[in-house]
Formats: sequence, structure tokens, C-alpha cells
Amino acid sequence: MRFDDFDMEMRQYEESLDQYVPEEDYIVVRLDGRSFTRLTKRVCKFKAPFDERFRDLMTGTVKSLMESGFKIVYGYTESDEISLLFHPGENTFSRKVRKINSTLSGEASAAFSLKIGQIATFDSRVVPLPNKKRVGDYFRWRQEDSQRNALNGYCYWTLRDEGKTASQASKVLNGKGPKFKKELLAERGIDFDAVANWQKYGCGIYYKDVEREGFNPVKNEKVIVKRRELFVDMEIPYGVEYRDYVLKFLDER
Ligand SMILES: Nc1nc2c(ncn2[C@@H]2O[C@H](COP(=O)(O)OP(=O)(O)O)[C@@H](O)[C@H]2O)c(=O)[nH]1
Ligand SMILES: [Mg+2]
Repeated sequence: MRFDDFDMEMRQYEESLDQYVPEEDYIVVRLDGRSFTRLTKRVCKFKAPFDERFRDLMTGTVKSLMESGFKIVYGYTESDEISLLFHPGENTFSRKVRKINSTLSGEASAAFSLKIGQIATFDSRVVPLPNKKRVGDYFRWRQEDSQRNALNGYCYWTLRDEGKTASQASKVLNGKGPKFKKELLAERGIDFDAVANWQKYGCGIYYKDVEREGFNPVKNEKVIVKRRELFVDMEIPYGVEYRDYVLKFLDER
């Protein structure tokens, strides 16, 4: 058999599961750390429920992903997950789902592993969204998830600190709503509404124009240069305002 025929015949199998995100859909990719409960609690012993070192590893990983060659206009991270909003015109790998997923999960795993100094991996899923409203809803959804996790985490670790076992603490909280949980904290002198915004709402990462001092060796003088740099926003707005905050990144060049 000629190689070309053989090649075409075998490619059918390789390509049989290929999918492409339609041009008119917006692309969000969500990555999630694999078995990070074990990593954060047993292997690295991060402070619970929140540790700035873990937060900085995650925001650093988002920055690496935003510089990995895809045109990503906004990144968001809460807990061990990352969401990336693609530029609407992004056409890398012809929007092929398996290429986007495998490349980004590989980049995230490699970047995070290097930063932490041991192997850690991320899964990745492409979330095609049909319109701007759904893009806004998507990010509000993850932000709500963040807030619920934070409230639950504070309650859980407060109970653990009081001497309850893991299963006793979970039993107290199972099936309980935010009102109960906020009261549980308030009774112990913790005002959940006053908790740091990055813990409740997550962190946003985007490009910002900044002015930096440079040096012109020809003229032998200091100059101010404009640069686009990735900025980590730890004070992102909440709710409806957050939707507008996210959607403005879709208007970028
Ligand atoms: N100690 C600690 N744990 C964290 C922090 N941020 C996220 N985590 C943990 O990371 C895990 C993420 O949840 P999930 O993805 O469902 O768990 P996984 O399947 O084990 O990766 C949870 O167990 C969180 O408590 C942090 O700042 N400190
Ligand atoms: Mg995880």
C-alpha cells in the first residue's frame, strides 16, 4: 500500500473524535487541579481555608497560561480552578477542542509544578457559550461557587479548630444554607462579610497599560515606556457589576 493511502486510512481513526467550537460561540476554558485536596492539606500543608502562597501559585499559573500563545483576554481563579476567556476572534488550532484542552492542561500542569517544585496536574474543559449574556452568567456562576466554598471553608475549619473531627464538622454543615453558616461564624466572632474579597470572590487577571521607566542608551537618558502587563485584581466586583466588568474584556482589540 502507498504511504499516502495508508496515512489517509489511519487518520480517519485519529480524527474520528475531533470537535471544533463554532466561530460564533465564545470560548471559556476551565482548568481544575487534580487531587488538590491531598496536595493542599497533606503534601504541602497550606494554611486552611486560605493561604496566600497557594493563591499566588494559582494567579502565577493563570499568568503563564495567558502568555502561552492563545489570545486570552481575561483569567479568573478561585480555589484550585482557573477560567480563561478567549478573545472572540481567537482561531488557534482552528478552535479544535482536543488541542485547546491538551495544550492548556499541559501548560498549567507544567507551570504550577515548576512553581511548587513537585508534580501537580490540571484537567481542562472547553465551555462554548452562545452569547455575551451567557459569558457573564458563566463568570458569575464561578464567583458564586467561590463564595459558597469560602463560607463553607471558614465554617469547616472553625469547627475543626474547636476539636471536631472531619466527619463531625461536615455533619454540622451538611444541607445548611448561608444564613446558618454566617450565624455559626458570627457566634464565634467572625464576620464573614468582612472576609478579604479575594477569598470570597476570587481573583481576576487581565492586561493593563502601565508606564515604566526605561533607559535610552543612544541619548543616554531615562525614558518613560508604555507596556501592557498582566495585572492581578484581588478586589473584583461582585454580582451584576462583575458581569459588566468581565464583558468589557470582550471589546478588546
Ligand atoms: N489549605 C488550602 N486548601 C485549599 C486552598 N485553596 C483551595 N484548597 C483546596 O483545594 C481543593 C479543591 O477542591 P476540589 O477541586 O473539589 O478537590 P480535588 O478533587 O481534590 O482537587 C479543596 O480541598 C480546597 O480546600 C488554600 O488556599 N488552602
Ligand atoms: Mg481540584
